[in-house]
Amino acid sequence: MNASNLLIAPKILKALQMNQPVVALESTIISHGMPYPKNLETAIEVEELVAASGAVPATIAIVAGKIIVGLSNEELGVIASSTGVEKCSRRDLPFVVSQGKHAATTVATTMIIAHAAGIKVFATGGIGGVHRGVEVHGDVSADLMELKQTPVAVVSAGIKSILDIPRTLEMLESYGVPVCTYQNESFPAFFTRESGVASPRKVSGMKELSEVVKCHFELNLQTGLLIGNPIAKEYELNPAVANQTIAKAIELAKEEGITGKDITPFLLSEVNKGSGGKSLESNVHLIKANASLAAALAIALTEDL
Ligand code: PSU
Ligand code: MN
Repeated sequence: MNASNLLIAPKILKALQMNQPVVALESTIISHGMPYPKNLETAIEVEELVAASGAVPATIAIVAGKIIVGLSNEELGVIASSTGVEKCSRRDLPFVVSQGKHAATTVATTMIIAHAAGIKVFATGGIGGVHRGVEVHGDVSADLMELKQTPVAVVSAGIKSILDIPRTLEMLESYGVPVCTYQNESFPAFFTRESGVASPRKVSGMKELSEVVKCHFELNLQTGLLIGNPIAKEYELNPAVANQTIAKAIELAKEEGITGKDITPFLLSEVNKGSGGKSLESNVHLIKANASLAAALAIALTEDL
């Protein structure tokens, strides 16, 4: 994919040409991660937050088959509220584009598009990973393969314990993906700061992080980078409650025979229901925190140049 395949909104094109900081944002969290209208409100607030931090937000999605970098509020509304918006990972791209569909981009697809547009920093909620029970079903998110081959820095709150965190980190190590946690020792587990699994690296603050990311691009290492940003203490879910809710959701998915690309959205929505809406509040908070950190990183990278 290259820039000629994309519709880049004029203000983003201008920012990129002038080497101003730009932050890519994904859209599956909008279509499949949160209910309407909270998803639309959050998507707009996240963009406003990035802009207020001094960077340019670029939410990415596919609208009527067009790959758009920098959705308008109207287009955000289409992705947030239309029925039948597809979840689009790398393998889905030629179908949704040639068939003129509305589709939301996963972490993998957002990375591909951000890279083609020339955007280096991307904020998401949580990434996909190795699913628990992989030895039986083999379910590993294409997000990991993308981190292996697409040079974009991804800021996330880690991975939910619907996934196998140790195996996910092992795979990222095999792929040579630099992974660190921002100002904490543990790799974060999305709803909780501590996963019980040590992060490969800790970075002490923005100066260290931006130096590492800048060096990664200078060394032309080709992989992405994964930055774990632990959720703020006041928004954490109780780990026991979170794990119980997740375990129940996994059981229900098995009973209902839900697999493949439907499993992540199913588990996310079950966890939302199971926590009585508390997880949605955490989700909203952490995507904002990740967007702020990504904005600060994008700014630091342009200042470094
Ligand atoms: N994990 C979350 N929230 C999300 C997702 C994952 O906590 O919204 C979404 C992201 O878009 C991610 C995708 O890229 O699900 C991964 O799906 P799969 O496991 O099918 O690759
Ligand atoms: Mn999968």
